[in-house]
This record gives sequence, structure tokens and C-alpha cells, in this order.
Amino acid sequence: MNPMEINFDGIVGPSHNYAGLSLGNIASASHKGDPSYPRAAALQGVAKMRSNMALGLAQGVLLPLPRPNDALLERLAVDETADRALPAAAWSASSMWTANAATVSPAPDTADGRCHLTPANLITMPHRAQEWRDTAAQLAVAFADKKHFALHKAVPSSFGDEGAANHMRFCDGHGTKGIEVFVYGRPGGKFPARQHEQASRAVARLHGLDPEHTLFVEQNPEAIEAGAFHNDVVSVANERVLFTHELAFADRQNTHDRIAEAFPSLELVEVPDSTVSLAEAIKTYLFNAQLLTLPSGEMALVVPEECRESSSVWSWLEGMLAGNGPIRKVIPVDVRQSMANGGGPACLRLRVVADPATVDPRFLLDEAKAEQLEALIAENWPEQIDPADIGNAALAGDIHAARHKLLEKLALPELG
Ligand code: SUG
Repeated sequence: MNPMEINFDGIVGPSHNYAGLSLGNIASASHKGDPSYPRAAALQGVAKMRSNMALGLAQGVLLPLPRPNDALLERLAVDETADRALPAAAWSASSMWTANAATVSPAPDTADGRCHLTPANLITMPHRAQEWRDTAAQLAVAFADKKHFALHKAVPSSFGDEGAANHMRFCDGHGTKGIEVFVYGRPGGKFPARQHEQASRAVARLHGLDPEHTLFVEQNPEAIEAGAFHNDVVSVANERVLFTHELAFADRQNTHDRIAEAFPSLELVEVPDSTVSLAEAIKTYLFNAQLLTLPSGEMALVVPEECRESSSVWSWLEGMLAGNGPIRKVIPVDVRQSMANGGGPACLRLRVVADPATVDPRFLLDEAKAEQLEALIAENWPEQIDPADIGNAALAGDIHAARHKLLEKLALPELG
């Protein structure tokens, strides 16, 4: 066995658009009605994957789900009198944010020694609630090896679950037993708390996690109110490092203490609110970064380009690099099309610790396949979608056809 972290990025679907569907997600609301550029969006995503592969890291892909969702349109009897948010939901390419596809507990953490995955039910937002069955079907193909993977059904729908975006793992190395931390929101605020505590607890039980190595932590309601609709907008963990904003957790000191007690080698990299305000952190998505261990053992932070444009964020990052903390490299990437819907570099990937030999190879990426993807996207993904195009039958046909070409290219007809 050769376990390693594999990042499975969602390929941005050909229906990518800005419909302002996510209450509490400031970028989604502020770009509502803008024209979108699906081709550019998907190419930005592949460029990020290539840049990470060039660092010597393992990379996988997950495919866009079938959109527009014709069955949903039919079941809601959507016609010209229906609220515009309904056809927009059926057209959403939101499955690109695979950090919300599932929660993943690597094999060393679980009672049966398999890597456990639970697809997220995403019930809070109607456009996302349609994802999990198709996501589960896809995960069942990618991780079909039952000796190494256990795939659960989503948590029943009364308890909202948004997957890995609200889950952190601390460990000495990806292949060793870790501490899993689930971050939930308390309902009742201005914006929905999308992760329910009982969903997190159910996932931990389903995965057979050791209660001594599992923590449940409340997200700061102030962070949710400021637009951090998932914990991964204000915190990210990798191996022994927690990179976090001062206002990420409801009870800051207690949370840090509990993690440090369960995982004594914790290294905390905390950004004070007085240096980077919560608003600036959310605008730039500083914490929605990929915190990666490079083959050299050093850690790199893959941040959105937007971080470079913020003087407070960029000077904090420069100061961090000048010091001697655990994060030794900062790599800005352009994922602006996804960012405008509230999805940064970390939203676009699902982390799975596994031996790549146990994963269906059709979901693993190499340079040659990345080039093929780029050519296919350049040829088939719509260049631009305007709000008035949502619902257009000819465009819907082009979008379905584009996805089918992708299935053909990756030899995945079973996802048709
Ligand atoms: O669920 N945006 C997504 C962004 C998800 C980001 N994921 C993580 N933080 N892990 C969401 O709010 C916007 C769609 C629209 O408005 O058209 C949207 O769904």
C-alpha cells in the first residue's frame, strides 16, 4: 500500500452560470445575473490541477453532473410562470465544488481499516440538494474497490450536511491515524447554518471513527453572518497545521485547546482579525486555500489570485513567508470564474487519502489526459451564458452533448 493524498477536482460543467442561488454566500449574491464564461471557468480549473500536478502531487477528477436536470424540471412542472430560481437550479453547475461532494475518513482513522465516504445531502440549498444521488453514483464507480473503500448513503434529509468543507483532519502524515474535527453551525442566525451538528455526528458514527480521536466544534455565528457559509472559508488543516482566522470558531480558545489536547503536535497558524478582517478574509478567500504537503515535505498554500490584490492579505502572507512557520510557499491561482460564485481553490477539490492503485484509473489525471480535457473543453463548452439563456432548449442540448463527449473521452459511459 502506498497511501497518499489525492485531490479530486470537480471539472467545471458546461452550464456554469451566476444565478445568485446561495443565500449567505456573498460572492454568489453579488454576481447574480452576470454573464458567465463556462469555457474559461473549466480551463481555469484544469490549469489549477496541472499546476498542482507539476508540484509532484497526485490529482484526480470528478465529472460534472447531468445538467440541466430535466427530471427536476419535470417534477417541479417548471414553465414560464415558475420562479426563475427553479430553472436556474436545474441548470446549476454547482457539483464543481467537490469539497461538498462527501466527507472522507481515511483508512487509518476507521474501525474497519477502509476509507469511508458519505455523500453530502446538501439539503439547505435547493440547487445543491439535487446533487447527492448522482454524486454517490459517481463515487461508487471511482471507489468501487470494496476492500479499500466503504461508501455510505447521505445522512437523512432533516440534518443538513455539506461534506468535507466542514471537516478537518490532523495527522503526522496522511497515511497515519488522525484526529477528525467536524465543524457545525448553530441555526437561528441571519443566514442558514448549512452544517447540522447531528449530521456531523452521524457521519462520524457511520465511518466508525474513534470517539477519542473525533471532535465536534461549533463555527462562529459571526463568521456565518459575515458570509463564511462553510468552515473552509475561514480555516484549513493539513497534517499537523491548522491555518485559521481568529474569528473562525464560536469558542476560539477552547477549540484550539481541544484540538491540541487530542493532537499535541498541532501547529497553529492564526491570522488576527486586526490584521486581516473577517470581511477581507471572505472577500479574498485566503483560507479557502489548498494547504498541501509537497514531496520535499514542505507545505505550500495555493491561494486565489484575489489574495494578491488585497494589501492586508498579501502583506500578511509575505510576513508569514519571511518568518519560520510551517507554510513555506504561497502559490496564487486564477479561479476567478468559480470565485465569483463563492468557490475558491479548496472548494474545487475533494481530498481522499488512498493508494492510487485502488482508485478507478479513469478518475486519475496525468499531463496527457489534462491536455485532452483542455482540447475537449475548448471545443465543446459554451463560451458565455447570459441569464436569459437559462432555459434555452438549443443551449440545453449543447450542454448535454458537451458532457457526453467528456464521458466518451474518459471512457465513463456508465455515468451517462
Ligand atoms: O454552495 N455556490 C456554492 C459555493 C460552494 C463553495 N464550497 C465550499 N466552500 N467548499 C454554494 O454556495 C452559487 C450558485 C449560484 O448562485 O448560481 C453556489 O452554489
